[in-house]
Amino acid sequence: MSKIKAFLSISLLTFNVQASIKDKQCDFLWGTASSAYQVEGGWNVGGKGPSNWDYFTHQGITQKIVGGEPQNGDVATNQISREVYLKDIGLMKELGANSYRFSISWARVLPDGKTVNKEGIKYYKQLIADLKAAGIKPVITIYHWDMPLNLYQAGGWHNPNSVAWYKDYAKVVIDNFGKDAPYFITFNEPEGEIFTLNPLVAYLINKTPSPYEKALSVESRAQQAIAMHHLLLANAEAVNYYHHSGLKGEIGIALNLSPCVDPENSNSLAAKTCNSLHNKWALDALYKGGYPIDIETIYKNNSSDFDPTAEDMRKIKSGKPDFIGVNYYAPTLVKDDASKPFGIGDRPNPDKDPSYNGPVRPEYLQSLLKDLSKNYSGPDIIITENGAGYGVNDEKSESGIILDPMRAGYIEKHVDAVMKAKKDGVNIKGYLYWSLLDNFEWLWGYQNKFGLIGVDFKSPELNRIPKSSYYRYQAIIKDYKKNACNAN
Ligand code: PNW
Repeated sequence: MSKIKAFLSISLLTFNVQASIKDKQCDFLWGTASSAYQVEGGWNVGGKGPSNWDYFTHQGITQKIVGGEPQNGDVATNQISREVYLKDIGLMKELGANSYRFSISWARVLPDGKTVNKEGIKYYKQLIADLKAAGIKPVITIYHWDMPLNLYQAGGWHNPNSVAWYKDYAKVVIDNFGKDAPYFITFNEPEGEIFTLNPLVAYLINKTPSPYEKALSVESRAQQAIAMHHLLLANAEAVNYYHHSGLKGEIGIALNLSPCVDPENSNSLAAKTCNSLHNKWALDALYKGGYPIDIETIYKNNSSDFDPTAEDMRKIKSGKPDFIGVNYYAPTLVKDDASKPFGIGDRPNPDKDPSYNGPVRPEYLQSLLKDLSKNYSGPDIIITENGAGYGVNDEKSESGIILDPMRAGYIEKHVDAVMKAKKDGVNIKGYLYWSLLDNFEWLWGYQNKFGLIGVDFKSPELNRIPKSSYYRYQAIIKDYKKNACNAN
C-alpha cells in the first residue's frame, strides 16, 4: 500500500473510531423516571380495574403516616389525560432529555389479571408514539408495585401462581410494546417492595403483627423471602421471553441499592449482614445463582417453607438481566446492635437538612458503581433513579419558579459521581432523575416532593411550576452534550 493510502486509511479509521465513540457518548440516556400509580390518575376510567394500591389508599393508610386527609393516586398528576401529558413531554424536551422511564399499570392492561383491555393498550401506544415524536426514548417498567386487586387478594407474590400471572402479563406488554421501546425493566425495587413496603402496608391495614416493628422482624422477612423467590422466578420468565422474541432492545431490572456502612467501624458485622440482606440478595441470585449464605441460613432457620431448590436457582440465574438499573438515593448508616433484628442497628441521618431518603453522600454512588462492575463482571448499568426529596424547607417561590438549591446541588454532585465512575470504566449507559414532577409518594402521600417541576395540587389544572433544579439539570445535560458529542 502506498504511504498516502496507508495514511488515509489509518486516519479514516481513527476518524471512524472517534465518530463511533462520539455516537456512543451521545447515546447516553438523560432523562427522568416515574411510575404509573404515582402520576397517572384515572384510577377507574378507560376500562382499568382496581389495583392493590387503589385498595390500600382507599383504606386510608397514608393518613396514618402523614396526618390530615388520607391521600391517594386517584388523580395524581393526571397524566391519564393526553392533553396534560403532552405538556409534560414538552417540558422533558425543553429539559434536553432523550429518554423517559415510566411504568405500565398492570390493572389498566389486564383489569382482572387475565382479560386484555384494549383501551389500556391504546393509551400506552399513544404515549409511546408521543414520546418518540418528541425524540424521547421510552424506558418501560413492566411492574412498579401495582397489580390487579384480585391477584393481590389471591395472595399476590406469596401465591406460587404469581409466576404465571406475571409471565402472561409481561408477554402482553412485550408483544404490544416490544418493538417500540429500546429498554424494558421487569421489576422496580423488589427488595424494597417485598421486604419493607408490603409488610408495612399489611400492618397499617390489619394492625397485625403488632407491635409495628414485627412487620420488619426476622420471621416476617423469612416469610417474605418466599414471595421474593416467586418474583425472581417471574423475572426469569420475562427475561427469557424477551430474549426469545428476537427483539433488538434490552431488558433489565431496577434494584434499590444502598451501600451499608458503619462510619465508625470498617469491620462492622452489621454492615456486612445489611449488605447481604438488602443489596446482594437479588444480585447474587441473578448473577451467581445463589442467595448470600449468611442470610439464607437465617431465613431457612426461621421458615420451614423457605427452601429454594437448585433447579429454581438455575432458573433465576437464567433470567440474568441485560443491565442493572440502579436506584440510588443514599447509603444506609448502621452499627452493631445485638438487640435488633439481624444485629443491625440504625444510625440517625446526621445531615443538617436531612433529605427523606437518607444522608446525601454521592461518593457512595461512585463506589457502589465500581463495586457492581467488579463483583458482577462489568454489567451494563443505567441509573434508573436518583433523587432528593425535601419538604418545604427547600421550596421558595420566586417570580414564577420554585427555588430548591438543595435538590439542585444534590443532582450536580450525583451526576458528577456517575461521570467519575464512567471515566473509571464502569459501563454506565444513562442517568434518569427521580422524578420530573412532584407526585404521589406512596405512604408519604404528596408531602414528600422529589420533582424537578412542582405541581400545584390545589389548582384545577394541576399547574406545573419548574424549580431551579430543572434549570440546573438542563444546564448539566447541555454541557455534557456540548463536551461529549459536539452538540450545541
Ligand atoms: C423509590 N426510602 O422508592 C421508588 O422506586 C419510587 O417509586 C419512589 O417514589 C422513589 O424511590 C422516591 O422515594 C423508595 O425510604 C421509597 O429510603 C423509599 C425509600 C427509598 C426508595
